[in-house]
Amino acid sequence: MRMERTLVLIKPDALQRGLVGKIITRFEEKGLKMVGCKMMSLDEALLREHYAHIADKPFFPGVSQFMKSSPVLAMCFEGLEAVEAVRLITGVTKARQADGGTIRGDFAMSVSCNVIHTSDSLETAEKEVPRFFKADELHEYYKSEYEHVYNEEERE
Ligand code: FUP
Repeated sequence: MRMERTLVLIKPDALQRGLVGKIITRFEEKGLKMVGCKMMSLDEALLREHYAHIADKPFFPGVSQFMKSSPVLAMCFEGLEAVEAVRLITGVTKARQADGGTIRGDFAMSVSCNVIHTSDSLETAEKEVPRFFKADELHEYYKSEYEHVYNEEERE
């Protein structure tokens, strides 16, 4: 078991719908530690890199246009096996099929306006976090809550 860092983007639909606070609360209440947070306007170059795996899909131009339609909120969360934990509370891409209790399941209906992006594997997270955050934008600090979020063995 190990502490991991993962990327979360709150997408333009969530900003427009005033869901930012509620979404951040989900991650906070889960016990994840926020180590980075900033508002960003994404450009085409960054989006092409971030969405390289869908760049040749017919829906890519629409996704790109949507992701540029307003700023996004980029966040980095840390926790034990955090990549999987965050992915589980994200829900599946097509939000109207996402399980109740997940963020997409509770807040969205669309396959593209699905309120958040989250890293889908540790390998992806290790590329995505530095893509969106410079080293000095990520913070190390003591979180007293950890004593209650994890047992002693898990905290080591
Ligand atoms: P996810 O990891 O759940 O965000 O999903 P993907 O990486 O597979 O997809 C990236 C983005 O492409 C999604 F957030 C939304 C968009 N997309 C569509 O618009 N239509 C599709 O059929 C699949 C994905």
